[in-house]
Amino acid sequence: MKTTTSKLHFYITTPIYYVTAAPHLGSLYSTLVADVIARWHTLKGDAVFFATGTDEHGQKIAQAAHAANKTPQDFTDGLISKFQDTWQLYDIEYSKFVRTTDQYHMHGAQEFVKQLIAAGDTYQAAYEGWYCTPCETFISNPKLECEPEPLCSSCDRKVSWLTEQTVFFKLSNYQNKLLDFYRANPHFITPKERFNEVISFVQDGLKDLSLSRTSVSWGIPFPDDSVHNSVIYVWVEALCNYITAIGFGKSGKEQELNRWWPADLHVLGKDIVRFHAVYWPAMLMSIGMEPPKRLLVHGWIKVNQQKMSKSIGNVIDPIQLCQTYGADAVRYFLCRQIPINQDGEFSISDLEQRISSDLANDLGNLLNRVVTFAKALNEESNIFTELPGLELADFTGTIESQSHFDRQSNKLRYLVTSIIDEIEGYMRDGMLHLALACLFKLVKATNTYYNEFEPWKLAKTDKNATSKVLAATAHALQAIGTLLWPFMPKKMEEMLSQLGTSMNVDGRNIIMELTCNRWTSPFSLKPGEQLFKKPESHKHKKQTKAIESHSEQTIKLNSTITIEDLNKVELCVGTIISSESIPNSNKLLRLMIDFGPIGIRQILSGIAPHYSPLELLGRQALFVVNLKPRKILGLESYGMMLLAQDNNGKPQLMSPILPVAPGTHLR
Ligand code: ME8
Repeated sequence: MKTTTSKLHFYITTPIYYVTAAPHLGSLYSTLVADVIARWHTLKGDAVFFATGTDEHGQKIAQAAHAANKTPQDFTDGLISKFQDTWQLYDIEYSKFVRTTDQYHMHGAQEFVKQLIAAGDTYQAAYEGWYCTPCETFISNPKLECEPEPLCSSCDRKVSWLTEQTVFFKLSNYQNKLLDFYRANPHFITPKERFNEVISFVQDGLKDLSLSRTSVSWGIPFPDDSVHNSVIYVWVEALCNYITAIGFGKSGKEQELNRWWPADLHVLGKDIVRFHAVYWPAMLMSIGMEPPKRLLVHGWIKVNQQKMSKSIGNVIDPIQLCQTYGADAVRYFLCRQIPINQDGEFSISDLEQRISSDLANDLGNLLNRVVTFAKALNEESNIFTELPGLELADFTGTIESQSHFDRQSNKLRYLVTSIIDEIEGYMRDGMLHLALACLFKLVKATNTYYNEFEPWKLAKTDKNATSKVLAATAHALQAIGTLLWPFMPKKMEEMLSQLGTSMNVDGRNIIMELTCNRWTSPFSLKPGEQLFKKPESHKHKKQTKAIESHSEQTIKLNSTITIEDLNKVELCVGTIISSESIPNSNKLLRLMIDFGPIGIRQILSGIAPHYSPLELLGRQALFVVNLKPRKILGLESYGMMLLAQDNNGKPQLMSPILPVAPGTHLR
């Protein structure tokens, strides 16, 4: 997508979190993703509104409050600051924090329900069915085989049978309207797999949605229902937060509502897609409002292969993490390491590795080398020290402005421009991990450029050329610092300040300015502290231990390998293009595997008892390709297919969910 000069409005939201405990790394992740995208739009000069908040009603909160011997209101009041403090610690800059116990929200949610009733889309009937309190949702297909205590099909916890008089929303009337809407908006949900799941759920037919609860008292009173004293179903009023945050239901706020709605992006985890992609758009259609423009659905942060969650007890405390590693390093790590469209594993060793290699080595060290070298050059020529009254501590190195650059420096400049374009695409799709991978390609290229020119040697013979190398490197670093600002705001402000520039987000389209940058300005450097320090694992051993206590239960340290060990194993995806039995062997199949640029290889695999040769044709699988060739039954095998045994003892191929190019290496 090309940058544009017109000022756009961008409204982004996070889920509002249940206030049953302090936020954990999972809650931080959604909020962080939204903050990074919001900041990216701020960089583009868009007017941004970013809403987050807390979901404070319902049975789940009432039960947690009861267990803590508090009223629900006291209980949630006591926890709110934990959310707000954590967001502040991580420089999350939201525009509005909605508490669903706030008066304006309660009033707006009631108004919303009144409009559903006025639209003729509701009716009264008895509800009978299963309810899952941890998910706060009605379950149509519990795991009945677990009777006498059926379990929730989503979270595997106990469900209870519910019989109550309720008001239904005629969701079933919206099947075709929703399908039309999905067709007309093919980018409504990212990633595509989640969108396909939603479409097939709706195609299977929709049941009407219960809007009210009589068996729960902690909630927003259902409008005009003095007979049953019911409350609004917690999910219905929670979804309303996206519009009450911008004035829905409040007179005099119509302009604000129209300015921001429909929301440009709802960020959410994959557990709550149906609420956002089906119920929410249908209810909005009912009251004549547009559905949100887009949903960005992310996966789980896992610890030891399990979803991090309060009920499993494997949560990681974001505050403790920040104290040990700093907010920006954690921000970077979460965005870089967790592929947004998939689940991702969290581990302290990966975090330390990223800080050490990407941030301290590749980025921080380059900045440090440039500013200290420029300073040393200036000192040598004594430009500033001749000025009376100037202390050495005030000394700033300068990099002079350049009117033109040689071919190699211009190559770096064009790389910056083309990478900005690439990053724009990834950011538009919410693919933060890919945007960062791309940015760090630029960091690496800048390092290579600087190292190849060896300015410290060049300075002895050609001061002019040295100035050009320093200027080009500083310009590339300025672009990097600006583009990385949404991810690491404080550290990048520090970096830009060391380069003698600053980050002024004042409504200009800074991304476009970067693209057009002619690289002519000079730099007045202000060397400062090292930007990132390598984690001193020993110093932090105690904290690391506490944070990773769960990992230690399952990972035996003496069985771990280093990244260097891992790098020795070359893993590649290949496509099986021929498969045949081997005479005199019941076990082996002879496979020909297409590895793209690596070529076609013969690999023998002992899967004949489980697969007919034909059923393997065309399938992709994972292979070790640098294993020493072996001769079996007179035939050479040039690699090994990786397999995992399922519960029935059948070896399963490790195939990518979507096809990838043959020969793709695993990273
Ligand atoms: O569902 N990894 O609130 P909630 C990644 N109140 N993200 C995670 C995560 C993990 N391990 N654990 C939680 C609710 N999240 C409702 C939402 S919105 C109108 C109402 C994130 O406190 C993820 O975004 O259970 C998930 O959807 C959200 O927290 C759920 O938070």
